[in-house]
Amino acid sequence: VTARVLIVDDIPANVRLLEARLSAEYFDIQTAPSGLTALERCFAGGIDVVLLDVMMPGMDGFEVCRRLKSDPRTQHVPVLMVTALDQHSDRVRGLEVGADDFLSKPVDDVQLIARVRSLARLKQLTDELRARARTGGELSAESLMEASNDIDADNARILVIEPETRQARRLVELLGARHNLEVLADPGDAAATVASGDFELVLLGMALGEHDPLRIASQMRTMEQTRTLPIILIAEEVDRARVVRGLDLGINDFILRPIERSELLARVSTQVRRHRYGQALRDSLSNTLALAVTDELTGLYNRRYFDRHLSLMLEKARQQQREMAVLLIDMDYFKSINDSHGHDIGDSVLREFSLRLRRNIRGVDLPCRFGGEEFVVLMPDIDISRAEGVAERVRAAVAERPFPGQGQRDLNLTISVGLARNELADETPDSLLKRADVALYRAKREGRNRVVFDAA
Ligand code: GH3
Ligand code: MG
Ligand code: MG
Repeated sequence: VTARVLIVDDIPANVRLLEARLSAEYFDIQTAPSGLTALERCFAGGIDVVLLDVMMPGMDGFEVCRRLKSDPRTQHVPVLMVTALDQHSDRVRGLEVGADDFLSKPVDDVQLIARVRSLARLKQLTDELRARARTGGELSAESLMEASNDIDADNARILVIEPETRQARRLVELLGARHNLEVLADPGDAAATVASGDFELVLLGMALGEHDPLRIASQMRTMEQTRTLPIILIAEEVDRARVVRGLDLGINDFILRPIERSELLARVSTQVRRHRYGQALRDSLSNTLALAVTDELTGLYNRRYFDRHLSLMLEKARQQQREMAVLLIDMDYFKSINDSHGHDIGDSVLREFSLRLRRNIRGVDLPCRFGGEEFVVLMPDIDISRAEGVAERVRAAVAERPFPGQGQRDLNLTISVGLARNELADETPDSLLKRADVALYRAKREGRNRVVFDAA
């Protein structure tokens, strides 16, 4: 995960230190010397994680955090607060104003990277969820947006793997009021327990006798049901080297003993939220794909789905430097079919046409009803001569065989096709469709029942 991190601190030496460490991990860094500047940067957008010093002259970190979390533009931007060591009251206040996690000064490298990474992942998921809510079907947009605002981190089902009774009890004390904990004393049962239970988080002790916690974690990562299940290691300072290995293996985060309540709560909610967002995202994907994206009459994809995918595919084609094409298809003299045979026959012609269209394009092509008697096909990874071949095949499939009309009467129909490919350096959905439209217009003017390609 790469992300843009805003470092907020009034002391330039602190900023430089954090910047050097995070840049080495390929994070993209911005800096702000004061709370007010930080707010401006965040409201302008594009910040993924805020690393926020508490002690600053003028507006302090708490106030910055409070304002970020109460503004709809920034409430989803994770805030990592940097507090003085052993300032317990700072953390409690931090939680109250909505901080997502904490670091103490002097900042430890491993903790810094682990926290920023874990918050960057969370941000990536919320961004994706919000983007889907915006571009997804209207039906689900509202509920999705609601979902992304409503997803909290309470009442999570958490599995504690910890053979040492006293340690386990301590975790239950700290988290029991907000979450549902189940303690597993025998780590040998971990894989089976985790696979059969519906857990949202695993807290994994490091002292498991003959069992290796990292092996247990990597087992969970390889099993289908638990691949995305968040894992937090509960470690001692002496475990540091193994913690680093664990983070490389995909363990999400760690917390060092002695465990501080506010820190544990914050870290647990970050992981639970990430997990719940991920789940909502997967659900939304299957919902939007199934419900809101097809055209009722023809069963082809609808315009909204097409618009969304055209911009995604253009972007992908640009990144991979591949050619792609669009066909814009319009029925010739369709109005006269309606006029002389009625609207129902018109509808059945549209349905029959979409069957023929589907049969004559490639499996990877995306056929959509653009509106009325206009259709569009999105063709990834194709050069223009092959695209012309496909368009010609569709044209022939319409012109060469009559459509069934009322009674025994056959209807003869033709289509005109405009063809365009991605070829401008700054190609947009609009510029591409515009050329396809110009080509279609030419096809009509030059006598209909033909395919015309319009080069930029
Ligand atoms: P051209 O060759 O210039 O495209 O002529 P045209 O008659 O096809 O063009 P025009 O755009 O003027 O007419 C399109 C017609 O398509 C008008 C409308 O009645 C008909 N139409 C649009 N949507 C539907 C539909 O869902 N069902 C039916 N039956 N007809 C539709
Ligand atoms: Mg038309
Ligand atoms: Mg027409």
